[in-house]
Amino acid sequence: MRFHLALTLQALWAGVCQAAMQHYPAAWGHYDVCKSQVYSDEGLTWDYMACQPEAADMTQYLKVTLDPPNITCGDPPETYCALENPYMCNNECDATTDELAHPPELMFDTEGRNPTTFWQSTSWKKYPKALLVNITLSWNKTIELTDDIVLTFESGRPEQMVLEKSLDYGRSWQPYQFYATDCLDAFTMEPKTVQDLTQHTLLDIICTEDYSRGYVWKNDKTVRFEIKDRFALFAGPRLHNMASLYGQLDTTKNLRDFFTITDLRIRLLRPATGATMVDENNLSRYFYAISDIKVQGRCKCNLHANSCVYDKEKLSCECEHNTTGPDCGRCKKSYQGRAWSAGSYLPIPKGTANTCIPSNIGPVIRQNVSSLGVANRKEECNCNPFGSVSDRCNGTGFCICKEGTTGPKCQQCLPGYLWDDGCKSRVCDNELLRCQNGGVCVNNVRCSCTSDYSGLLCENHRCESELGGCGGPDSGQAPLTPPSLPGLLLLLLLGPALLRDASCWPALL
Ligand SMILES: [Ca+2]
Repeated sequence: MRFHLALTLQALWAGVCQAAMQHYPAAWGHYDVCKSQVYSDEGLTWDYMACQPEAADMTQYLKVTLDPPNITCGDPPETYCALENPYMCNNECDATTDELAHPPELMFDTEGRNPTTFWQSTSWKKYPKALLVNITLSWNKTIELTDDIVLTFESGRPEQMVLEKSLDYGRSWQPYQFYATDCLDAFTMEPKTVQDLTQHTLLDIICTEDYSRGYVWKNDKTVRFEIKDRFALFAGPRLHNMASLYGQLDTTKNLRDFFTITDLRIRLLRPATGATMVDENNLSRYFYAISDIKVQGRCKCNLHANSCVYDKEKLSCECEHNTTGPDCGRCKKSYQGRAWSAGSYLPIPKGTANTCIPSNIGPVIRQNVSSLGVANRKEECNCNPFGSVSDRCNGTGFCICKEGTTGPKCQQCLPGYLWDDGCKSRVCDNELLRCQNGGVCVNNVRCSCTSDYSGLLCENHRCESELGGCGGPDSGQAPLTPPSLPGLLLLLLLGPALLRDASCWPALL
């Protein structure tokens, strides 16, 4: 029953989407690309989604830079001892021998079963001068992080480090998170964990001691930046209204910017020592070694592309909606009929693709004014009373047409609209886009519902007061069942196909 309901809702929305997508002539370009065909009770229909590329392993596309450049071990060759046992010194590093070299690319290779491959720094020979290493990961493209950043250390985890981000290709940097065995001592910050954050402080920069404890490093070698937990905080534990969440994603620039980067920088400030005192007689115990770095994300395309290509060592969005630029951040030259704006997380029809429209047609669309009206400039306009805002043109010479209407007198309908005392959006017919629950399609523009149902397609059961709400697409009310956290994360993180209207919850969870 639940499955059937899901399919029906999907089909219903696909139907409404089809009706609503025909505002612009197809010749203007592909504005409705972010859809896929799905089979449902109604046959083959379209399923609309937010227009963004799939999340992917972004470490395939980065350039890594180390500072200082000669900080990688092996030149000259060196032998290292184990942190926990100064007499176990069988870790050799020699840059001239493949088997003994530890270059930076070994942080991003695919790990086989054994042995682990890793990058390694020189040892802390210059103690007490700090052993500082910056590892910079550059994409030369804005990307949006969708999952936790995870660093896996082969040696002990550093006692002090900072993870930083850049949004301007490395010109300026902001901290993402501080890590230390003692946050107060290292950074004069109170130690916190991501669990200490609230919905109001989820973008706060914290120092955590969770990933730096020296003596237990063998049990856990990872250092994380918790992105999923912050997303969950944003959504809130008692989220009832998915439409409101999408609305926030569309409007909460701070949140989107927080997870948007062009570069990441790992600043290693103090290696693991496992003790309060550093053993000055055996400094070859102290070094950094990283076996793996995970960065999951997607190209930022401003919701105007559903794919991103890697060509000539560069990522770029395959822009749709007549947009262009590496991030689809502007309108194409001849499509500047109105100002560029980002697309929407809400798929058609609730959201908008914000398609760039042709330069020569923009003013007409903006004002919905008939071009032929110019020639009647000084005469009575005789605008169609149903299709125009007023039957007079008030000295402007133009008839001002209502939505969906065109022609010199506003007497014609745009594609997707049908005449019914003015142009009404085509919402139903007796074949594909049926009215639901016994409703009857009237003139293809409205459903006449039975007394128990309401809504555009009679999809809403009139609510029993004790139930407190129905949560249909037009009700503006919350679904009765709050979404589960795993479902929410799926929606937010895993891919554009999962981002769609609140009405589709049953299909997802
Ligand atoms: Ca590796």
